[in-house]
Amino acid sequence: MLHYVTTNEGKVREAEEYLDEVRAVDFDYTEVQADDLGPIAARGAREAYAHVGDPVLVDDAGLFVDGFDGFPGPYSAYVEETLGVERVGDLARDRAEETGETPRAQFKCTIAYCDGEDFAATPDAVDYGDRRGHDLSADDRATASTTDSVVAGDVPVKLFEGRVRGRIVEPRGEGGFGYDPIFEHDGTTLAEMSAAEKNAISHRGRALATFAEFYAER
Ligand code: ITT
Ligand code: NA
Repeated sequence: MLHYVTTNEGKVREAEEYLDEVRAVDFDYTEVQADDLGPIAARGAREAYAHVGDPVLVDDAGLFVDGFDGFPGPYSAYVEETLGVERVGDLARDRAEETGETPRAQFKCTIAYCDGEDFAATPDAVDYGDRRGHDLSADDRATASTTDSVVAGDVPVKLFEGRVRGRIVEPRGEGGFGYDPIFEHDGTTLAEMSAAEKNAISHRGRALATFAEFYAER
């Protein structure tokens, strides 16, 4: 049985669309300091696998604001707890106004899979385009990629990354979780989308779709 290691019910809801059998487990893995999500998720997956003893997925995600050089990024959870989503949105929009730019950001999600086994060579980046049939610029299309995290002497971990770009707006919508109300993609905030609509274009949806393809063959 596949274990989704998270304390976040919103993540589990989204993962259920891609995974037939999944059990959410609350295991407090070490969140190492890093400026990207990959090392945090990889380390967490090794630790969780050692603890659980069954195949595990760790999902690390964050909001990367262009005007703040990608902040809060890996610190998104801490910043949500301290500043709050609305203030992050206000700051990002104030910043964009100062510089005369559109307040833009991306969501990234890295899913790390570990089952104690080694992996064969992996496919290249996948471009998922726009699932809702709009004509988005290439820059706005959601993308996904996979890499292997191999540290000598360590248990192999496979990483699945998804990302989506959008605009920071005043909060709208009741769905989703976290920063969804302030993140608009193609005219709609992620909080105004159903879970299925969000999955079709989101960072997590892209990472999960890539994982599901891999897992089906495994
Ligand atoms: P776990 O670590 O237990 O999985 P978490 O909520 O702490 O749960 P993260 O560290 O990955 O998960 O979260 C980083 C922050 O980004 C946190 O504030 C989330 O609310 C937010 N976040 C993650 N995915 C998001 C999404 O799809 N939409 C909006 N906000 C998201
Ligand atoms: Na976390």
